[in-house]
Amino acid sequence: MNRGWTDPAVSQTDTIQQLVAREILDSRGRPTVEVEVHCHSGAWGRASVPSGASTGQFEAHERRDGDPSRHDGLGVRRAVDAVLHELAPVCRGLDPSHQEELDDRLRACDGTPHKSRLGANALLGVSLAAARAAAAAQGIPLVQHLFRLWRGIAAPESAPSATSPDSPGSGLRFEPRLGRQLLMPLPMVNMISGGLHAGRNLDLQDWLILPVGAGSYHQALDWIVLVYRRLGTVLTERGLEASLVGDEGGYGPRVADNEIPLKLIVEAIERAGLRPGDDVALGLDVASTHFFRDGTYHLAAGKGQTLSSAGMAELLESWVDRYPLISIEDGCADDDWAGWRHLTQRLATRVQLIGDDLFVTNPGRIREGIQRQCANSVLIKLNQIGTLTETLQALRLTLAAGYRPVVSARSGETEDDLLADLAVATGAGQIKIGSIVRSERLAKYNQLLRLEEQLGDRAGWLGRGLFSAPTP
Ligand code: 2PG
Ligand code: MG
Repeated sequence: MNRGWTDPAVSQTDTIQQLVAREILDSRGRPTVEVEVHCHSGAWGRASVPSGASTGQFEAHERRDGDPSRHDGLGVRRAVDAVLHELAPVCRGLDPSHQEELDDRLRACDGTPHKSRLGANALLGVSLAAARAAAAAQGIPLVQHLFRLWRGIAAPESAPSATSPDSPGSGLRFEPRLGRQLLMPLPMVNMISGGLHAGRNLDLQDWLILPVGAGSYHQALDWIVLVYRRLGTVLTERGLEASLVGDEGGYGPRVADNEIPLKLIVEAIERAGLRPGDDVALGLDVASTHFFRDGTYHLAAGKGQTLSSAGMAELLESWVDRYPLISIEDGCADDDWAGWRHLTQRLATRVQLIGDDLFVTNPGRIREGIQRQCANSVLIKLNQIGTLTETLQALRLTLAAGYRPVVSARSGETEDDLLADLAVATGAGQIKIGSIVRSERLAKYNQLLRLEEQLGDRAGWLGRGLFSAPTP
């Protein structure tokens, strides 16, 4: 790759001639949409669409056939038809590099707030394949094209400022380089899975590690693999199941309560010869919406616990006190705004509090959360909102408020690796792909290795800088 990146003039590059779409299978063996965008010049791009298991109620709609005679109703032939018969006509003749215009047309064609008529899976397949086709038409790497699109996304007119003293993120220093340059993302990696991703043995969904002390992306990856292997040994020695893995490749051990995985992972970090906290810190995706009923959090593991929102915050704080835990996702449920506010007041100066089900990558909900001073970080998932442009807008809004974005895959993935280019191009700083095994995950980790090599000094690495000590 040309390190100097000659930026071809943004002019008419090519026009879309034809769309191809098909039903393929994702990493859980469930149908998903794949789209090809073909241009008149012969340039083309292909993309496939991920799918969640712990989907938030406010996400864009994923269209499934509902025909019980095929894939238990999970087929996506109707979404494929929507691409071929409704979206293709509105895309034809359009320059694929005009992403905003293309995505506007896709949304207008669907015509519903949550993309429920044609399906966000249909729209996203087209949106992402068009980005790939545009890169091909210009003869530039995808990461370069995405970087250009990212720079073209305007900052929102009003958002609480990053430096505002009452910003919930103000206790954790906001890294000013986020979103401003190409960055290799710090991976947040699943080690142990529970919840909807691993047979509900445990209540929480992900116990993760963040290799904050690594000096580069490739060193971070080396450490992650080592900790994962050592964790396998720790589990085997304790007679815990170390061969079954969850949907994202994390171990799914049968342990007695939700705290034990924290201890096991700390031990694995030490066995890897690394320092818990300094080299490798811990993260959680509590995914608490899935055990929140009637205003109460129902934890089933161990002796079982029924907690109020305040009780939930207390439990999480006790873990922050005792473990090198620096990131907590969905510590409260997606409609528990009061709980979120309390959790934020209590912990936002100490840890990253990520909203996933809470925000669903939706600029409207992110704005509401910022105004209500909930969380200090936003999980960014393409298929929660359904087009590339809206995803980039959600990212802009996140950064403009001084919140940190974490670009994320879904539990159902394909071998598509666009997410890696997206994370680097937007300078999001962090990425969450799942665990370090299974090729739908490795497709992205390995693409990041290539990007690191190809981009060299052009792509920065923040590592621990993302989580520096609270400012006094
Ligand atoms: C999450 C994601 C990815 P899912 O909750 O953060 O781990 O899971 O894709 O099932 O929503
Ligand atoms: Mg989540």
